Amino acid sequence: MRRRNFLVAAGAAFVAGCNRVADSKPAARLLDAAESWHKSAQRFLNPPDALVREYSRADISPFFRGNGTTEPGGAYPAMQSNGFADWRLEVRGLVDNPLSLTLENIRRLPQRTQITRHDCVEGWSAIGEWAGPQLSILLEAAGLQDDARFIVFRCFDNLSGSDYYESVDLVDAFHPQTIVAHMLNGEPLPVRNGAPLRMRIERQLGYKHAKYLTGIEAVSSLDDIGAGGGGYWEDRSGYQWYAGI
Ligand SMILES: Nc1nc2c(c(=O)[nH]1)N[C@H]1C(S)=C(S)[C@@H](COP(=O)(O)O)O[C@H]1N2
Ligand SMILES: [Mo]
Repeated sequence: MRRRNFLVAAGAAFVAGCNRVADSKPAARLLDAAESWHKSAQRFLNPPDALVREYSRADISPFFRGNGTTEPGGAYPAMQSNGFADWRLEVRGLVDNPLSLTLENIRRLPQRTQITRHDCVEGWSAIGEWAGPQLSILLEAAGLQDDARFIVFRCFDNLSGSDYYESVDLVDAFHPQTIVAHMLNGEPLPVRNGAPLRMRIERQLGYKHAKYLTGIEAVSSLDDIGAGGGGYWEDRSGYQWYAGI
């Protein structure tokens, strides 16, 4: 997608975000209105390309803890012992050229390295150095269709019966610091931090940073995915979809 199309798409995604208020149940309306106010205020103060602070190597936390799933079950242990040779990242949905990428494919793309602070709503933060291709590179290779408004991240792990998932609008999807990370602090991602691939959505809270990433899906609406809240925690708690820091 060219730059001009991106700006148009970003504007449309913003409008789509605001329309959610009209679609919601009355009880949720006030919360949604507050959320969309939060999002527009944040976007006003932080223009779409504004970068979050990047730290120096001296600031890196000695231990980057794991949270939520830290050891997926099912076929994961076997894939891990095989060095994730069979892991695939599928880029699909409203795209012209669906992709199925190996880790080697991902390592060969241009890489971005960034030292950032992760903030979890449960009350802890950690600074780490992440590396991987920008999500924009994958989306441009796949070719987003005009009706794509959101990007959904599919994860391998299942928490009490539901697969973890997350989503962002096109502003965050194309943000320069939004990367598909396969390295933490110069090493392949540890299992607890989402091996072999996890998202970094640096301008939002920890739960948006999907680990154990298997799929990137372009969609026009989030309504039919999970319970329609746009993410695993958004579907089952008061966690907001737009978790701007
Ligand atoms: N697939 C998946 N992604 C996830 C989670 C999870 O349980 N499963 N937990 C989220 C939460 S709440 C946080 S704070 C971060 C934690 O990342 P870390 O385990 O690398 O510290 O991952 C997020 N992404
Ligand atoms: Mo979190």
